[in-house]
Amino acid sequence: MKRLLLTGAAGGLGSAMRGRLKGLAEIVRISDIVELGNLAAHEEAMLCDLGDRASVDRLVKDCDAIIHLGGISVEDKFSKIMNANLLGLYNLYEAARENGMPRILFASSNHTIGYYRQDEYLDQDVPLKPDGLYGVSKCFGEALARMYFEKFGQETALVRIGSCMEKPKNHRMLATWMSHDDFLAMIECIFRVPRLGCPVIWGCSNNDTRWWDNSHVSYLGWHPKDNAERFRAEIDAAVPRPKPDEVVAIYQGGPFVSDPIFAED
Ligand code: NAI
Ligand code: 15L
Repeated sequence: MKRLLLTGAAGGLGSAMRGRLKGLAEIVRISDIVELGNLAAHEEAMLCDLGDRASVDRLVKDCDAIIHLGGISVEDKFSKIMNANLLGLYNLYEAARENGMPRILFASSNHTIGYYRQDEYLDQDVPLKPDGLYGVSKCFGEALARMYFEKFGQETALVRIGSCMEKPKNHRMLATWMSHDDFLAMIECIFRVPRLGCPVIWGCSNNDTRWWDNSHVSYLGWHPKDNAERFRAEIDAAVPRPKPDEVVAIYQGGPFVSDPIFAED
């Protein structure tokens, strides 16, 4: 493809993936609300607040595909979530509709289903059980994307990311971890498959203790290769194992389940 847009490019995941997207497009347009640092030869940068419709229109123009990582990524005040994750999503989908409907990868989250227990194995059809306002905003994003698919044919991969980072940090992440290599392989499959549709894709590696069933998306040809199990000894040594009655050991959403509703200023 000619131009791939990466939002949230200054964030944890965006910074990790940014340099790895070179082979996917001639130009990678990176964007965030904060400065993006030095650019590689194949990159162009655009600062943008996702809550600003005119900016998002300019951002999406001329893009053939979008990896949408931008937004509030943890529990926060509703006003912040509303601007970036609700208004921002609406702005993105309206801009996409006006600019040829480029295929979108939407970074949804396991916090859409955080109130399921860790002894439950989920498929893509389970009712949503968000564990906070952040999780609710990802449910909104998934519903919005689904509506644009049904009404206009806009294709989106609804990637319910578990914990995508260099390595798992605690016992829960032995189930939820997705390696950067596996995420990159997923991205390649999403943008190469001839017909994507609007599937939920569980974003975790081939972990022995994973909780999620991706058999419905075998047509993508995505075969995650990493397994968090290789970090178990390291985690056992570094992190106290939670007691069975602790929230982090009961619910799939882990610590997010205990977050309060944060008050506005
Ligand atoms: P992050 O918080 O490090 O990065 C998000 C980026 O979005 C930040 O650079 C921030 O400046 C930008 N942003 C925030 N508000 C904005 C606005 N109004 N306009 C434009 N940009 C704005 O989060 P991370 O970890 O990199 O995650 C990326 C995406 O993946 C997020 O959407 C997050 O919800 C999702 N996700 C990530 C997981 C992970 O394990 N890293 C797990 C599940 C979902
Ligand atoms: C998320 O949705 C967050 O964005 C990320 O920071 C991680 O905490 C992840 O979920 C997780 O559940 O581990």
